[in-house]
Amino acid sequence: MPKLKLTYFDFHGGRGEPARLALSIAGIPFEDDRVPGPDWPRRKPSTPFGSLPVLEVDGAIVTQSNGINRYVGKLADLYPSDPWQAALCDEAMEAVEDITSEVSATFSLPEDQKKAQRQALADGPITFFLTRLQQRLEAGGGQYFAGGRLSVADLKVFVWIRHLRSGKLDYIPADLPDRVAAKLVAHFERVKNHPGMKAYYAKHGIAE
Ligand SMILES: N[C@@H](CCC(=O)N[C@@H](CS)C(=O)NCC(=O)O)C(=O)O
Repeated sequence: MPKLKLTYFDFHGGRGEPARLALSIAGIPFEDDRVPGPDWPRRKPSTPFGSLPVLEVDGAIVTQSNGINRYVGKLADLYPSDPWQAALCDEAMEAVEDITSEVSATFSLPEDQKKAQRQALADGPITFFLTRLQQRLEAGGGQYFAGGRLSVADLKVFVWIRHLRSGKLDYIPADLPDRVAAKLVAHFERVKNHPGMKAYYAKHGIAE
């Protein structure tokens, strides 16, 4: 196994969390480099694209969260070997990326604009992506997004649903997933109850 160091911000979510989860579930040792917010301006220029996550593999680095998810998914046996199932896994991850980018664009807005844009996102694109991801889950059998078992796609969707339901996104109702995509919430619970996930969150002292 290569020597791994995963650098991401110091919170339990976001684009770096699925790779942390995948490595932890598989019991693959890695350096969990968590960047405190105040350190970021100093470290940002040394990253290839001015953003995180960054994965270091035997001293070489690679960026882009879904590429990192695929790479660690292969190491962790959480990425389908079948090309078609791999494409379905990628589809779910890229869909989460699409909607994440829309929400991320609201973070630095003035409060009144943030409120208006997030309310519009909740009623429009977020509801759309929730219902369409649910449809794709159901089309694949309803349990997991690819290959009939846990993959990095399930981890990425899990992290997104967890964020939405956390209530930490002002102006986006925390009960939105439960109201519009109950089967996606059931998937969230399924992933949360995976023994590897329970062990990870117990280790980090997180209730949910
Ligand atoms: N396409 C990139 C986007 C990376 C990205 O925007 N990361 C955010 C955190 S989730 C970041 O580094 N923000 C701080 C900044 O841009 O200064 C990926 O998928 O990894």
